[in-house]
Amino acid sequence: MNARLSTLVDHFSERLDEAARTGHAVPQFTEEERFNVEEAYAIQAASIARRLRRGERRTGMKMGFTSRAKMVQMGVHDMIWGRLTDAMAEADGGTVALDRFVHPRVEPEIAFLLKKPLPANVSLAQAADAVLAIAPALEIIDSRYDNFRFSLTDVIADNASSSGYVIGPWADPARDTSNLGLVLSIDGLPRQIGSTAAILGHPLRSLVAAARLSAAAGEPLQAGWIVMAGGATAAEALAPGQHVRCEMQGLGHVEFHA
Ligand code: OOG
Ligand code: MG
Repeated sequence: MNARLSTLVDHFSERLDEAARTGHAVPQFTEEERFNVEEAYAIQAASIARRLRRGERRTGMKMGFTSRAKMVQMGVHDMIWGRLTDAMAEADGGTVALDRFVHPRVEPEIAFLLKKPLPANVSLAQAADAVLAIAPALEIIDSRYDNFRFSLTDVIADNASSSGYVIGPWADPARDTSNLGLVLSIDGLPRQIGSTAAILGHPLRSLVAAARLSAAAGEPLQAGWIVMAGGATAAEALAPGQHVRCEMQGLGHVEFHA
């Protein structure tokens, strides 16, 4: 790493880590300094390394902007990814304290639990073969930037807005996940209705992409890891006291109280 990059990485990873720990937003970095996608992932890696040094454990990977609904909502049109840790896991049916977040949102996803590692280049069939179980899931995203606004490189540096994830009941992965209907409800009212087909036409494509991107970063997907395929619909703002639930066709539901 050259001197400029190493200063940039130290500076921004520290600020993002601090913002995430204290729940205080920071201005978008790219208004202050330009950096490219590769540099943004170096900032992300360094900010997660700080969490791991504090004792958090890596649990997997999340994909972002794998559906048009998410790209349109945020105005970002490239696939991104982030690193998940055990501190982000929230219990299905539990209560999620919102005070650690800045401006949390929730979105419906599908999660894959891996039984084997995956190298960079796999077919859909090989990706499917590495899956131990699938589950309906909710991702709680929270941007560390003011007003939840960012450029592509800002959001990559900010670990793709990863903040929390809730996994529903694990199910046999043998079923076809290409087009499962889903409903995201808040306080019993449907707020987003969609299908897993919105995720790259088939959520397994997101797993294939995750394998490629993770391996390219030198951290290939591991047995025991969770991969979140990305929001199937736009995200909804979360407020204290709300009850959030996602029902997914044939897979049951996942829920939490805020
Ligand atoms: C970025 C994260 C995108 C998804 O599922 O598409 C994401 C954001 O929307 O803040 O998690
Ligand atoms: Mg997401």
